[in-house]
Amino acid sequence: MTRLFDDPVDVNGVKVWQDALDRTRQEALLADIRGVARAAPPRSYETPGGRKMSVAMTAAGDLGWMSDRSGYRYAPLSPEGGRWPEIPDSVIAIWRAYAGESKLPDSCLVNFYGEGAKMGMHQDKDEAGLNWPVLSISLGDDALFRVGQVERQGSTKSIWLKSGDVALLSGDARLAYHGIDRIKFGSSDLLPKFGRLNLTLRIAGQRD
Ligand code: MD6
Ligand code: FE
Repeated sequence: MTRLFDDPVDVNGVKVWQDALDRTRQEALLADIRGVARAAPPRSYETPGGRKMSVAMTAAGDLGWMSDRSGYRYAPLSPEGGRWPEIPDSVIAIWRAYAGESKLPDSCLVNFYGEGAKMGMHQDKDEAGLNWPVLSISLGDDALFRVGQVERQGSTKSIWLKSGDVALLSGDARLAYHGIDRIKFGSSDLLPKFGRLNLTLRIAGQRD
């Protein structure tokens, strides 16, 4: 990691290391995530309420996150019925450098945002333990990331996440509401057809 110890920006308690990963490292991550997507093709899940999400998702690791009419959950098998692919070493290396947690993640969610995709305000609380940190890696187009409080009604702050930024939900901010209001489609040339990838690394299957 080239700029490991630059101070992060604080967004309502969420730490954001801007420009943490150089282009070479971004390209290496992208190549590895393409391998994950070949093994477990991204899909747009339905919410329990029956709406189709605009973000296409896949996963790596022992557990992947999925959603359908019966609810949100982590599952050891993909919708195709097989195990999720392994989390690439290139991705684990980012956790080791930024998560501040020696236990390694058992889940890497991969979110793909095409033109117009967004993600509503939510808490990450489907994991078995809610004190482990959640680390996010942004690749591709810029995204407007909104971070609120642990209560849904709380005040929010926003930051543009750019390709190569790393964000950490930990401590008091672990259960902060957050979402992606919009992306600036075509703002990065990392992905050949534009769009944004967000990887989130979690310890999903262990109580804390
Ligand atoms: C995104 N991120 O950046 C959406 N969750 O596309 C998340 O939902 C998220 O950035 C947990 C921790 C960090 C995150
Ligand atoms: Fe989240």
